[in-house]
Amino acid sequence: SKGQGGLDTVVLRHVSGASAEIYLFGATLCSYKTSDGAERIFVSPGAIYDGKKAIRGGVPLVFPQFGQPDKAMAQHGVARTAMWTLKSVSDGVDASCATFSLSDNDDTRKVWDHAFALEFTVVLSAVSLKMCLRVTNTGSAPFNFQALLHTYFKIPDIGECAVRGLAGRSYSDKVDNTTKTEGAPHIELPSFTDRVYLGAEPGAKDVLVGSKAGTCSVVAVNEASVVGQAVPCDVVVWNPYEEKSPGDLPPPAFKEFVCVEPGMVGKFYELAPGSSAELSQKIIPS
Ligand code: TA6
Repeated sequence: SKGQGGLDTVVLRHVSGASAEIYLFGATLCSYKTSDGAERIFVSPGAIYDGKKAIRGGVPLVFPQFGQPDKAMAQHGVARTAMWTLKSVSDGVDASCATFSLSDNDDTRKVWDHAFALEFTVVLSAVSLKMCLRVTNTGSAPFNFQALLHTYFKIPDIGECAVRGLAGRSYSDKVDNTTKTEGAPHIELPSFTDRVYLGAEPGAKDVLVGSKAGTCSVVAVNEASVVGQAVPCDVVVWNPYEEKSPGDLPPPAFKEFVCVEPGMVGKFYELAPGSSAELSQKIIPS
């Protein structure tokens, strides 16, 4: 299909009525509607669809670095602004599935001189959407990378939002540049929030997005593995509020999302030639 700005998209539909839409630009998933027609993913009304700038919202794919540790490459790396290829689509009774691929090219090698293959798979069922990013080292030397799924969850009001399931984790608070330990069973985001919660132990971990009142709108099951071995999955929680809203996020749009982002971002991960790593988030709306 053709999405905004005339950019190509793939639309997945499930017999239940659930649907998803992924732009080939950045393999950015920009819509996930449950069978009741409710949109679960946020995209900014100010998003730019020029095929150059990362789409503001959806699930931008972050690789090979998170943030911008140095000036070698753009913030959050190269994947979210590259043109991906649709590798396969399949329709089953249980799920509809699409796989997108991106390999190193002249543009990526200019900023990151390594050979890699990325595969982004979206599995849409009647009751869930699972996204998986697989990183493979296709070169002859090891490389070090970070990866993250930068999911913007659509919510009624950030002021009423509560995120559960992070208790016990150490986190770097990028608002006051301190490291803390999360002691609360749920966190609220009353103001600009930017935290990198480190995974404590390997295995799938649920993070619940809901309201202070106690309702849960979605369970996000986050997990990571390297050469098939589970590793702790970090989780970034972000909302800029007005003070840090970028230009393509005109206030009051910040009120309508919370980012809960599974990542391998607490450190750089080494991948040997021929080896793969996987990062996934399964979204289960309630
Ligand atoms: O989600 C965490 C974060 O690293 C924030 O610090 C903020 O920079 C956000 O990503 C958005 O980054 P972007 O490059 O998409 O504007």
